[in-house]
Amino acid sequence: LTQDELKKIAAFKAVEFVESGMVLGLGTGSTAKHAVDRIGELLLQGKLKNIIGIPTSKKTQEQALSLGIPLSDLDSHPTIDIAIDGADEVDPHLNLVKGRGGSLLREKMVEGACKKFVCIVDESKLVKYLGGSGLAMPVEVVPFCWKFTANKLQNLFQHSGCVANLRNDCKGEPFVTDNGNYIVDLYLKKDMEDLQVASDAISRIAGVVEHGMFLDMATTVIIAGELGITIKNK
Ligand code: DER
Repeated sequence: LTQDELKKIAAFKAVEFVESGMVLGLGTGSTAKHAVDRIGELLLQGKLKNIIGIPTSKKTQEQALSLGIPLSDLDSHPTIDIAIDGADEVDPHLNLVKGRGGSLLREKMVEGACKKFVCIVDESKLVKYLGGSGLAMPVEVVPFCWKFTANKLQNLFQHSGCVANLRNDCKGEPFVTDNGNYIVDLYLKKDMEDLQVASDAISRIAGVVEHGMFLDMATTVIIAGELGITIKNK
């Protein structure tokens, strides 16, 4: 099975948790895309009714609109029944790294407003420790003096050999999030000892808007692997 087929399997399994009449957080990324497609398909077939979608990015908003999924926002629906979204990393305690697609702020707002957050991943996302995969730990920062903020972030984790990079788009310009901010990606040479300490320390930096550690937020993680589906609950 290809990685995308595994993502689709996890996504379709998550949509089985969706019931008519629910308010749904619609995730962002290539895995969540399959879930949004599936919800659109079930609505079209009349198997799901009276669904309201709360998108986590402009990209997902456009996808949902094209599928005819009725949309709203957190102002109108401050409590959401279920959010379905992907992740970049999942540790054994269901802590996540998200945001490599650049949508972490709206994802964290939506997923923080949910009764259930069903995270969908293929098995390649499983890690022993967050930040240990050598891949980016995204931090959304205000564009104002972003170098100042990036240096603060780099110094915060200098003991982990941290390098902070401004994320650029395909034209070599700074990537701009849906909220008009920049993303600074942190690359750590070794995992963080205490995730909550690291999370709080990042959030305390004045130029930081939000970061990609989603600690204690997922209530269920659906993992699609070569040998089948594993469902982990908090
Ligand atoms: O950017 C994000 O937060 C995405 O949800 C990411 O974490 C997962 O993206 P993928 O499903 O394309 O791997």
